[in-house]
Amino acid sequence: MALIGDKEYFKGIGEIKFEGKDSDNPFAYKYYNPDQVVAGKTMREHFKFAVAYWHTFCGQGADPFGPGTQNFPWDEPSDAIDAAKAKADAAFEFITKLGVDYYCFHDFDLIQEGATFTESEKRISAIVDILKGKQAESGVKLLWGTANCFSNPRYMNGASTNPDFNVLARAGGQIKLALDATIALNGENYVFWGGREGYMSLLNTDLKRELDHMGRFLGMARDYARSQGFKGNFFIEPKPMEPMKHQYDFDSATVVGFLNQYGLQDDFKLNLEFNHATLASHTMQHEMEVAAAHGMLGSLDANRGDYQNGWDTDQFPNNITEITEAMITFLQAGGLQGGGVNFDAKIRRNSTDMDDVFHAHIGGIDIFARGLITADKILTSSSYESLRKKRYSSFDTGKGGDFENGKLDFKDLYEIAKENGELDLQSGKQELFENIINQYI
Ligand code: XLS
Ligand code: NI
Ligand code: NI
Repeated sequence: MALIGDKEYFKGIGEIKFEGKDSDNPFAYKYYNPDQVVAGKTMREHFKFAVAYWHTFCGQGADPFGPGTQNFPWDEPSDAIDAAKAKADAAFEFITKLGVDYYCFHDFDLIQEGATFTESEKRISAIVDILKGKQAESGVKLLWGTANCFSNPRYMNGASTNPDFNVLARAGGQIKLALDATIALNGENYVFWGGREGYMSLLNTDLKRELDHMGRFLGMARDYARSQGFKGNFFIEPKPMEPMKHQYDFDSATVVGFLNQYGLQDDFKLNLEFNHATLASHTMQHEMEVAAAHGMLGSLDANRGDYQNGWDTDQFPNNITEITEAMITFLQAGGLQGGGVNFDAKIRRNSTDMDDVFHAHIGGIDIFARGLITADKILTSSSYESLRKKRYSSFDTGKGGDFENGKLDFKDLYEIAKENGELDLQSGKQELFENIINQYI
């Protein structure tokens, strides 16, 4: 195992390889075989798995009731640039051992924010130089970059939706630097998650004005990035709540409407997250179907929520039914538009061994592989698609066909209704559909 940095952080763990489902080796893939072709593409190409810098190399397990429990050796250096370099060494060691091709970051995951804007700008440019070298050495690529415009207290009332123009301008300055960093690192996409873009109370909020500001701001960011040669996609990541009581990017349907309203629909797509779907009282498959219906299924943040509470717990995915259903939509949509599958997930606070983060990612990667293989079998070998198609067969020919082709007017419907009289009931056959999913899992 060739090491990318000077020091080995994840000792005793080598490259994770595919060994198949009968292997008892916890450090091997049981289903993810990167070069195996499923539905015309290798699994590697389908998924473009990415490791999230913030959870895996920054989050130490702190929660509202106590501090972090995971002490990372790469946090030891006191100088910001030395610490960022050590973290990058650990990150690239982890990503290459895991055998995935991509990573994702927020600006200040990479390096601690400086005391001033100018100092932060210097720090970002220093870490970008380091990461350029790491990417070149390892072949690991940047799936997307983003800016953290939600943690710093200055953003407590929002970033682009802040009622104070100077905060909006500060967010613009910060996002310009994050876009520059993403472009310099050949990032394939850029994400906007509006962590504080919403309200805590409508009483002190001019909702219409805030939405107009956000629409204009995103258009300006796009125009800037395009002027710098950025060819990738912009993604909005919907989430209904947490931290705000209400977030403007509530769910897929809301964001699609917003993008169309503000003329952003040609450059922006959606980055959908499982746990955010749960918080919006949707399934992930629903969120993906809505995005796909508008040609906006961009990228996925893989994780899972807790079905017994209402928090963004960001657990690693392990629900095979949920993933299989999502993969059916994934395959039917022809995959993702420019994005990949990013593990926006964290190990539990009481998972404190250095190898726990390997088990977490191995499990997450394997459940996607298994879900994809299962979904492909459902679509190619079962009666699933023909049953679903049959429900709509009355639109294939005759008057139904005329309706779809715009050949009927409303009075024609009246004539047809009168002629038909009472109708036979057509069963939805939901239980049969559910059984097919279960049979193939
Ligand atoms: C938080 C979001 C965040 C985005 C990136 O809930 O999921 O992690 O993915 O800012
Ligand atoms: Ni996310
Ligand atoms: Ni989230």
